[in-house]
Amino acid sequence: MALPALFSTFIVTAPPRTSLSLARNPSNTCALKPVQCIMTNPKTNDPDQGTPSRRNANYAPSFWDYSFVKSLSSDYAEEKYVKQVDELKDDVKSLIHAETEVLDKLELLDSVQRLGLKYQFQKDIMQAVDVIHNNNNNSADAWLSDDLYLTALKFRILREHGHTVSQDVFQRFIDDTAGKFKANLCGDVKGLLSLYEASFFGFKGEDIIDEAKAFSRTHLKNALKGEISPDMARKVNHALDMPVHWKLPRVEARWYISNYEQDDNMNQNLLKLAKLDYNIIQSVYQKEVSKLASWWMDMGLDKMAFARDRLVEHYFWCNGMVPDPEYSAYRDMGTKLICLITTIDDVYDIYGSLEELELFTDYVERWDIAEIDKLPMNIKTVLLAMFNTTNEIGYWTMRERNFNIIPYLRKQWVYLCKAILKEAKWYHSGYKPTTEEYFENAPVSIGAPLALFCAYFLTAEQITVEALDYIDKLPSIMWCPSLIVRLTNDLGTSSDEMERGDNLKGVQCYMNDTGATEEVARKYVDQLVHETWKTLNKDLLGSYPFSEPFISANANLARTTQTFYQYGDGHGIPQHWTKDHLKSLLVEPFTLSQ
Ligand code: 0FV
Ligand code: MN
Ligand code: MN
Ligand code: MN
Ligand code: MN
Repeated sequence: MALPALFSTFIVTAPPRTSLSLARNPSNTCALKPVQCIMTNPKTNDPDQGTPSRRNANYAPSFWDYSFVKSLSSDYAEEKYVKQVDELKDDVKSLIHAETEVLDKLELLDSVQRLGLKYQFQKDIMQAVDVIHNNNNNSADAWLSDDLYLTALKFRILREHGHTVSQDVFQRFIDDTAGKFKANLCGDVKGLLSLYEASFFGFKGEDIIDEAKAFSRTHLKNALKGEISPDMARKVNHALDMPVHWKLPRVEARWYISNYEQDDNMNQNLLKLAKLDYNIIQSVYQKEVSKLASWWMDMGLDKMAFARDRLVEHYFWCNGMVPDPEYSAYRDMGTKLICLITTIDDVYDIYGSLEELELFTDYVERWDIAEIDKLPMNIKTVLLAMFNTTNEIGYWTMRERNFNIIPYLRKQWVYLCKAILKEAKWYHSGYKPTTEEYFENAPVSIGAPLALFCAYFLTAEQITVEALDYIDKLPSIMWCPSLIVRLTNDLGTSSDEMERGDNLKGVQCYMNDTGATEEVARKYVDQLVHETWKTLNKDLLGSYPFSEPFISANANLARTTQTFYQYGDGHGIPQHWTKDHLKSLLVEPFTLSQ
């Protein structure tokens, strides 16, 4: 689908963003008008009911029983399992470095990664991929294979690891007269699947890759209607549901381990290692989420009837962004901040009057709680929770990293509050933003830059002012995933938001601007997700004043949000599929034969 000029320009020119227009506009004093009262919850003893009438989104209670979450524990926390892992690792290392056919090597690397073991073999995988790349460069017929499966797999693995591979490697599969992929490929399901997965590594302007995505998707769908083995059908469905490049590594590991077990070519030791490692990581996650459940109960914000009580889901955001076991600190403190982001979002979108929101924003900006008694009880409680948590995280960072992050963290809160205040002002004045105006602000109002900022300073070995200044400009590598969070959130949540009468979201702005139907507008927003990933794919190869795991956290944020909102509001509605991901991640270990 061709993008209208407005948006192709927007996507290309938005980053790097040096001047986010988040400055406070003192002349903008919208008249205070009572908000629509959808329904108040009669069961709640809300100290702030009365004037003005308050809205309540009537979010469902948490799926999770926090006593249960607190009690999570596993045998796999024992030291003896780590020793077993170390032994098995030696074995897999020799496999990775063994001399084999390039296809066997590529399949092995793909399996190791999808089994969730990439972090265990980072260096070895890189070396093995370098060998493939160098052999390729030294061989004239490196890309002359007629095997689509091999070519696409090699393309994908090389690009994933930052090697330059031209889209032209697919030229030989294209029919010169028709300019389309050759008709005889339609029946090569294995090749199509490999092409489909590769096509998500495209960059902007790569017409062959765009064509590869459309062609492979169409013919994979057709293949499902024809004669196809149950095993292949399972793999095709899995890929069409979401390509591997967009999948969260831990979620993919769960599926891939079960699948690999049934594979004729599977390696026993590799399988055992994957299961063991999965279970050990799960025991780490259990400790983290258990501690967080205690924190959340102590905070008491779950008692705020107007706000979402989603501790475990918020943990999943951080877990998705930085899954490697050593980064507990981010998952701990990042989750706390996301709990506050969501609660504050509910204050601005649902609970507070415009006057209260302006006061709230002003106190955040001045970082001064002296006058908070002007706010009603629930709102000042949220403000103080945010203030205290920020200071606690600041204290930890000062003690553990010798750095005072509080001024930077404050600034991020101001960006967020101003962005949601802007939406609240539009809402209260009945103003309908243009699509461009909306998307200029909306990737910030969703809280993504703040979550990413934390992923930097809570994982960096050494926090540098250079990196912080760079991050403050919201460079493209951060802007793209933030936009993807917004786009997917709007696709997943705007139906409910419109029903309860929230401010307009991307889908509705686009409908207003163009007169499109909701269906067309949704397709447009979905297409923007694909386009934004192309820019992100390029950005991931850049050099930056920061390193891993923050670089991957950006791509992982896009993956997390796609996992949450794939079929609707998997964040706000606790009964959805998110609980199944969380059960796999946190509760259910793999069974291991001893
Ligand atoms: C979105 O909810 C949501 F869950 C937020 C803001 C917290 C998690 C976000 C990140 C970790 C980035 P909702 O649909 O109410 O958000 P909007 O912005 O549409 O009000
Ligand atoms: Mn909201
Ligand atoms: Mn909001
Ligand atoms: Mn939303
Ligand atoms: Mn799509």
